Amino acid sequence: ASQGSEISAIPGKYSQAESTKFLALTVASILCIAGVLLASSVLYCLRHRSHHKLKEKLSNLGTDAGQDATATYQELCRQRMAVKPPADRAEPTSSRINSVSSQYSDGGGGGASAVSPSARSSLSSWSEEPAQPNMDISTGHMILSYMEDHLKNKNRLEKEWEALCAYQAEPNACTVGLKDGNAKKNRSLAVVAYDHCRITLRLENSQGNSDYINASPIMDHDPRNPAYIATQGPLPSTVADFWQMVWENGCVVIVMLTPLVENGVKQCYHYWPDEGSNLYHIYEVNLVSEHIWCDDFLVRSFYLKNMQTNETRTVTQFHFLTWLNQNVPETSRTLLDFRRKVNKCYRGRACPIIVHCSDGAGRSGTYILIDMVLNRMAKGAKEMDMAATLEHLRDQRPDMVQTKDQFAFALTTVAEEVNAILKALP
Ligand SMILES: *[C@@H]1O[C@H](CO)[C@@H](O)[C@H](O)[C@H]1NC(C)=O
Ligand SMILES: CC(=O)N[C@H]1CO[C@H](CO)[C@@H](O)[C@@H]1O
Repeated sequence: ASQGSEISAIPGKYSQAESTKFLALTVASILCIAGVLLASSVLYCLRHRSHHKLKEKLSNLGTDAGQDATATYQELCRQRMAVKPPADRAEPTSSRINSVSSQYSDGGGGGASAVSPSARSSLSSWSEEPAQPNMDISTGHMILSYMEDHLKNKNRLEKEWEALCAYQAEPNACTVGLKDGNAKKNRSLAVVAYDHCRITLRLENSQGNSDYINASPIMDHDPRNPAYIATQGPLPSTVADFWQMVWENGCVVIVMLTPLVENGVKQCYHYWPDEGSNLYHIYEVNLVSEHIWCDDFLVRSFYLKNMQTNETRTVTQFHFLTWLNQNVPETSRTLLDFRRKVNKCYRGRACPIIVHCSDGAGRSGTYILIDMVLNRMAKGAKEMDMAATLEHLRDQRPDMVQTKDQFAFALTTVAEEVNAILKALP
């Protein structure tokens, strides 16, 4: 019997030890779970707080809150405002188009069919494009610290600009663009496409006997697919070349950053029909519509036809009217809204965006610098260096971004967009 009780006692003892173990394990895992929950909620709170702090800091950067930390930034803004172009803003929107069209004497003649009056309209329901909230918090922090560093070191921008002025691109030969027969196709002697980085036209389709056009493919990372083509505003003798380039590179969006004439000086040839259609060599361009978005920019839509193959394509031109040569736009906000409209139209395409002003370097370089940096951030870039990005642009086309004010404008415009994006975050 004693043996029996012992035997029966063993499993009893065993199960008691087992249940103690089980209890301990249960308590341990409950503690573990509670610990994880606590840690994650603390982490969440911290992130939330830093998120708010970041938002707060960035809105201070962008607003007029008179704080010491933002004084330098505001000084930067004031300097920028002091050189704002004397844009004629008194003109009513609806008559803007007439005054613009009547500025040239060298415009193309009218075509067969006129644009219907309804197509040429001022949009009464004009609205600003909202910022796309697509940035992660660490990118926001990174940009904030980059901006803060420019605020603290007053000389940093100055130093960066001096270094950029001394920067020598290598290679930098422009022998093709300066050759007899090609030289007359350049608007300026200073900005000629590099031999190693230029758009070439197909000889068999070109009007002249040359593959040269003053245009440079601009890559971001992918050397096979340029993101932009930076080019000069067409001359009367290079309009057909321009449309050939649009055709051969599959382009559907043109960003034009100059008025046709500034203070009596021609900046760009009127390279599209005022109404109806014009034929440029084998490329027929039909003006389909013209919408005035606001005082600062308008949008035209063209129907482009290759008369050799009968193929057609729709091309949209975004024309910024109030940005003068060697200058900056009146506000970052207007340019950012313009950029959002361009990118909304472009979204999902793989072809390069054509960007031109007069020489295709000052205003065009500034626009491309801003757009490239903002696109990289939207893709989650973990570092930002405006000066290095500009050197990357200058490796591909000379003189990109021409004044220190334009460089500072690019910086403040990027900061303003980051601010708008973070404000739009839920
Ligand atoms: C283009 O269209 C015209 C007129 O319809 C026609 O005569 C011509 O053969 C077409 N060309 C091609 C390459 O399809
Ligand atoms: C370097 C050069 O020859 N530049 C010319 C480019 O073309 C324009 C317009 O034809 C001329 O005025 C420039 O002299």
